[in-house]
Amino acid sequence: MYVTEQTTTAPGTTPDTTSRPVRVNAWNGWDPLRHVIVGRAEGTVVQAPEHAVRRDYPDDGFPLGTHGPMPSDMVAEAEEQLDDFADLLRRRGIRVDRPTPVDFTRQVSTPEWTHDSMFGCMPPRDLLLTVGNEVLEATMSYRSRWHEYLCYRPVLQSLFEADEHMRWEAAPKPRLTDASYHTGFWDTYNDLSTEEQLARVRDYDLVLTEAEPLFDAADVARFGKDLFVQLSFVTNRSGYQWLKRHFPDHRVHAVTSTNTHPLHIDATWVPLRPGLVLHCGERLADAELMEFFRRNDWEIVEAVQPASWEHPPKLSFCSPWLAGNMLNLDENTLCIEEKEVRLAEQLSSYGFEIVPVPFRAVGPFGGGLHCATVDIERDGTLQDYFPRRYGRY
Ligand code: ABU
Repeated sequence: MYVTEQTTTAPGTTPDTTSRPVRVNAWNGWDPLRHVIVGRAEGTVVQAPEHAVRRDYPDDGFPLGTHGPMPSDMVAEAEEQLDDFADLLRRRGIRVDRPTPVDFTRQVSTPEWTHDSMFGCMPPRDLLLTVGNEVLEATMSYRSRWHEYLCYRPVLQSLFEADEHMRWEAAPKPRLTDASYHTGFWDTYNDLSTEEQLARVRDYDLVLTEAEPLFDAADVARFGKDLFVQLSFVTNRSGYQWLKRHFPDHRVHAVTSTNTHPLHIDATWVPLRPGLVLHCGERLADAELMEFFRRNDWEIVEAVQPASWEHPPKLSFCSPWLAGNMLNLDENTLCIEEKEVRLAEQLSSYGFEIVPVPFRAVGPFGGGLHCATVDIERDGTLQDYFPRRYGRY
């Protein structure tokens, strides 16, 4: 069933979402959402090339080796969609915080390296992971994103002051010297055949070395007691090991998929509600993982082909499967990009109410509705959704 935007108060008024005490609490991606961070597009930069990532958009004004601010018309359109989405959430009684952009065009450095630009603060999901009453700052693996945590410190500081039970954690800041990368990786990887790329993904032989723990928060999918960590271009085995030791009361699993360009789990393996997970069929999870879900009575829904298949947005580094990058407002209500009508119809048939959200303009700034948000509070407690073990899971 489609729903138009609902308000919890009389039309034209905004509910007072600030009267409830602030509480950091989120164990999964589907419990009722009460408080969220929504990213910002302002100031985003096409990054200068680095070992971890290269931007090469010759048709869009940024051939390899160039960098600089995203076009101002694109920024304005994305900011409008982000602001509108934040307002939609507020009208539903959800508290919304926003990051504070810094000057992303500036050169940045540590004592061990200098880099010619930062990136932005649209996808907060990449950086922050909420597990229970803890918000964890990820290591990140791009030099252009090493300082991005600064944009979130005002919000994190205010959460820390408002909720005496909040745990504020930061994973070890990585050194990101050349030793952290297979430095010539991007010289050859895209020229490999699909089979060769998939073999590299399967063997986890990608751009990152194991010199130190590295992970993006968006490579972690939370299903209560079970956390699934995708090994990817931005998350290495050591990062997975760090997360496993950091969350000793959870079962933390490393997963791979048949994705030639793995970058974040949230358009590949998407929790929808207890017992239902959306799977991007083009990126098959390993058979053991699928069987683990099935043995625990989970249904695996294969996502339909995205609407954005033929026309990737200008300057976007995300795949069309961003369609599945949705935000649950609760276990019956899903925010989906408004043009992803077929996906909305597919998920409606599973009983979800669909809230269509115009968000296409935000994609080039780092993702969809899930990437653009971090849940700070959802009702609910830690639950075990996988009582039966199978294989290595
Ligand atoms: N940050 C989400 C990107 C997902 C994808 O391109 O598949």
